[in-house]
Amino acid sequence: MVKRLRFFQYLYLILWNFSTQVCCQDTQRLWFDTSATDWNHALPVGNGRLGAMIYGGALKERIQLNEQSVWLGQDVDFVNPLAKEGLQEVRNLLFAGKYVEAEKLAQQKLMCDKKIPSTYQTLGDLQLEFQQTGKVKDYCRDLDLETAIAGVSYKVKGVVHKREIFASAPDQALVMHFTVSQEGALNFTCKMLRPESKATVTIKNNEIMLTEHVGEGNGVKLCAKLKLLTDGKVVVKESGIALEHASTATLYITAATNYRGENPEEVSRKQLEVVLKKPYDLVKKQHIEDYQQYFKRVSFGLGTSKAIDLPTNKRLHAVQNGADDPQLIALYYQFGRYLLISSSRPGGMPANLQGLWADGMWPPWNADYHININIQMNYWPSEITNLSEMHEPFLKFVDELRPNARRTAKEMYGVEGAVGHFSTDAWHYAEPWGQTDWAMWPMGYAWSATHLWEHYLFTEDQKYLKELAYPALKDGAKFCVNWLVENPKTGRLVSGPSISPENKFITAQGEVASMVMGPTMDQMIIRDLLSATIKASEILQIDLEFRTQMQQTLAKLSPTQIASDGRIMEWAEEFKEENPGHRHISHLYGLHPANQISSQTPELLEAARKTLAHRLANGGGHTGWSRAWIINFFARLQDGEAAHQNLVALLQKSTLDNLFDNHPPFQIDGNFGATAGITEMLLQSHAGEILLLPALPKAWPKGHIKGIVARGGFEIEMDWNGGQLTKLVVMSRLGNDCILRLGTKTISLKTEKGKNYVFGQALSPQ
Ligand code: FUC
Repeated sequence: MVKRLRFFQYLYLILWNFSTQVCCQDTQRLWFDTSATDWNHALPVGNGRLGAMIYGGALKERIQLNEQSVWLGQDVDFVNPLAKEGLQEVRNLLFAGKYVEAEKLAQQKLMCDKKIPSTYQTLGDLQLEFQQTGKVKDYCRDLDLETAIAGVSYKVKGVVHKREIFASAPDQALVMHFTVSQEGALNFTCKMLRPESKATVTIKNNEIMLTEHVGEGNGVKLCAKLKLLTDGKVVVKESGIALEHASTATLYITAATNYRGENPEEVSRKQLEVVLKKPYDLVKKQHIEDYQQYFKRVSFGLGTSKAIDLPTNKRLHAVQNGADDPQLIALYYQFGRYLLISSSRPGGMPANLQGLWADGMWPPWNADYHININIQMNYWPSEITNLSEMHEPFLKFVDELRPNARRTAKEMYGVEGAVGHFSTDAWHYAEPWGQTDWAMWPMGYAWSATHLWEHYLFTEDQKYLKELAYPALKDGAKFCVNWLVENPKTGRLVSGPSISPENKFITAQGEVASMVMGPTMDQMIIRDLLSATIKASEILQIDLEFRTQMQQTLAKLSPTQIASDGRIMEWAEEFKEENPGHRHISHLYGLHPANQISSQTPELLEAARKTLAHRLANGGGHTGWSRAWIINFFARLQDGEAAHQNLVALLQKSTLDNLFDNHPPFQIDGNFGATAGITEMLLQSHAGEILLLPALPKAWPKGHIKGIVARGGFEIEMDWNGGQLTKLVVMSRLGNDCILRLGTKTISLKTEKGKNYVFGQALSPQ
């Protein structure tokens, strides 16, 4: 009997060892052979609302916690009362070419004073200290994208220690599970704290509770609860809980705020009660099932590479030193999808500048919602990578912006409709504050509203169009129609005062200025929004009068112009840029994300190519998100080589060891923008046709992708070999007709809802 027991113990140990070793080799896994010493190397988990950054220290573990509504600030109205009179004066000065004067006046009369500070903040820290002596061996820290579970494993004196950490959406809890291969060898102390704050921590039994009214009242009330379940002994200490002689333990953390008017203590208590009733294995199983229903919709492979045996940071460093590793690109792609599923879930708030993960009390740019590209970029991959539901928090957020956006339009500019400027926050402000050269940009709401139309193009959900999308589109369109003024020189309608985010130009007098009438990007966004709203009103068969007004406005809108050097003009005049390599390439909005510059407009397409070349020749793409946008531009230009070069440059210059995008500092938009860009290299559907492999680079001769989505509701699967399409499956979700294009070959396809259409080599029917 004893012998048999020994045998099983032995077998158990072998299996443990085996599983620690294989943990590290997988195509869908980020893994490291050291713990993180820096926040930017820690690994993120999240359920859309609750997030954690895992350092994975063997002796001291820091898990930095987030809850998406932990915000300082409040809903305030801070419109500048001088704005209405200032508007006309500033316009007059701009039309008279007095740019610098106009800017000074706008600074005084149009900029609003945002007195109440606001920022997203950390929820706090979970800190663990392990009582174990001896050398740490076979260390592995990983994040499995297939299961959304982070792991830490190592051996000390022959004892294998393992941790599993995940954020469960079904149970709305962060879960940490600890096991050791030797009975009673698990000993640690744990505490929860909120550094640099006045949070109160109370400990009762084996439960810790942390509460605070953020910003001493100027922010949300928060509550986080932690409960430890174990087979060992629990000793409550003054600052935390000590666990002794355990073989297994599970920590559950729940947290909530009063952001949506709920009682945070009650919510987190109830959530904790529910999750504690379930066995750990069930919590884990349901977490995996829930996550995989989204993640598994897309598979992507670019072949294997030897580098798979290397830890992820070393693979990245190898690419930074010139190695080719397409499989790392596939991993990076899926990491983008993982991050979206983990930071943006239906019913929640949208992914902010850092998604969900931000440390400290004042993260960069307050980890807010920048609506002059950053939040839009966050959502570029949502529809095309089959994560349509994850788009919802942003779409609903636009709807929530409407009351403040309408009030701002009325009080500031005296017009109907909704306006937003360069940024907003959890409290939905719509006023511009700060300096005119980055803040005086009234297109933030309009651009955001186009996302509601995009969602419709993929889903054709009529109820959604009527109830959520159209009212939001109409509010934006109304503002545009009322905001535009006639340029006295051309008789065309222009937007302004405004800027081309956030670039500056040199005036004829040699001065530096940024504000104009009719910057190209504004005109493009307005064209986009009005066209979408017109189509939506046609589908819904409503608002004929307003539709006519929008059509008349569109017809008079100042067009996109090409400069004498062949580039797209960024402003209404041919100014020299102050920074010709500027990170914003706003005047190519029409190329991506919009569809105003395509093969149907060859002259503009050529001008866009020149514009991009010029920006890059002058140092463009130096922030992660800017580089990610460039990948999308080149994909739309069907230049696979340039798209690939910029993707590699993103990994080489703007990617942190944990594969987070680096502005610097960490900003998540580049991750999302790149995932969108890779999809655009393989599939496009913005200009009425489904383009197959439009920008396939030579570096990916063989590959497979399944589950990406085209407008009109088509799920696409493709295999290619030798750079040639070998198999295509089109799954029709809605029964629409479509045109498939592969190079110069096109096929018109009539489809039935729910049916698959299979093609072979070079689109041959199967
Ligand atoms: C935009 C960019 C900056 C930065 C900030 C959060 O305004 O110009 O580079 O990404 O947002």
